[in-house]
Amino acid sequence: GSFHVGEYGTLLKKFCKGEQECYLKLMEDPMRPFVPVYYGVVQRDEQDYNMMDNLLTSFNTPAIMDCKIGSRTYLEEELQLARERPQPRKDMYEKMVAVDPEAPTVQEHTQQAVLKTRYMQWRETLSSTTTLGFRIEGFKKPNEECHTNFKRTKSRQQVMEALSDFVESNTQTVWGYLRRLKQLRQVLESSEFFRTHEVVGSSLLFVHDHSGRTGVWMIDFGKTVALPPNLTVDHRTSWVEGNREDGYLWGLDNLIDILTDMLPL
Ligand code: 4IP
Ligand code: MN
Repeated sequence: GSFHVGEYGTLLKKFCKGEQECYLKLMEDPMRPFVPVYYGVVQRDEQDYNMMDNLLTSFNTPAIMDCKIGSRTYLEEELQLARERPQPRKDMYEKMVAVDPEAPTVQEHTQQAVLKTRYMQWRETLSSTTTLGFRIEGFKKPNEECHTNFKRTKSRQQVMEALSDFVESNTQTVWGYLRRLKQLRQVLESSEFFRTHEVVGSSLLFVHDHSGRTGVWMIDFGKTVALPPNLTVDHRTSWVEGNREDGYLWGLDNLIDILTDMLPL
């Protein structure tokens, strides 16, 4: 895989230059408490890694969930590249057919391949990404296998049921997550980093355990890119190609709404 558990409660993630640049800036931004602490680059067996905090170490047999936030999961530059040098992908065609044999077009069936942007858009509309601005990628509860069959979890009701399963209907846990997500929203609305970056394919990592402890952190900045100097985004405005909007805060608003509706009246 692309991760190794490091020493002293750290995590080593396969080196990515863009992600390193983000972490360096994030360490100096108000967002810092909401991302893993970054320690720099280390090498193991010829491979470079970004070293960061392992967010799970302070929990006792935790439950873990990954939600991908935003209404778009590919970069504008990937769309540009797909037009200039289209690279049909067999692997993505196969992943598509495995979920829905009817999904590819006649041409895609003939080529047995699809463009990455096309695959990503299909995943967005199949799941809740397009309609809610986030989707559940997977979760793991203690003593259970990983649940990753959320590709078709789309409606508000389906999402709420999955979230209830994850928190095992524990109201305290929902309160803990809500408090943290509202703090995050407030920080994001004031962050210079956030205003000046297109944040795509990034996830919120949810962690809780039986002690009642909860935590949420932003992770995966491999597709978070700086905007040109005179451009900013609000992360709520609908995406039109060129405006670089990613729907991150719109998705966070919806996630907060749904969690709030899970609390008893
Ligand atoms: C995956 O599709 C995810 O979207 C990956 O995003 C993405 O990696 C993969 O693109 C794509 O195949 P499935 O989840 O449907 O399998 P993430 O890394 O957030 O999980 P990128 O490179 O876009 O981050 P490829 O091109 O790596 O295959
Ligand atoms: Mn990625």
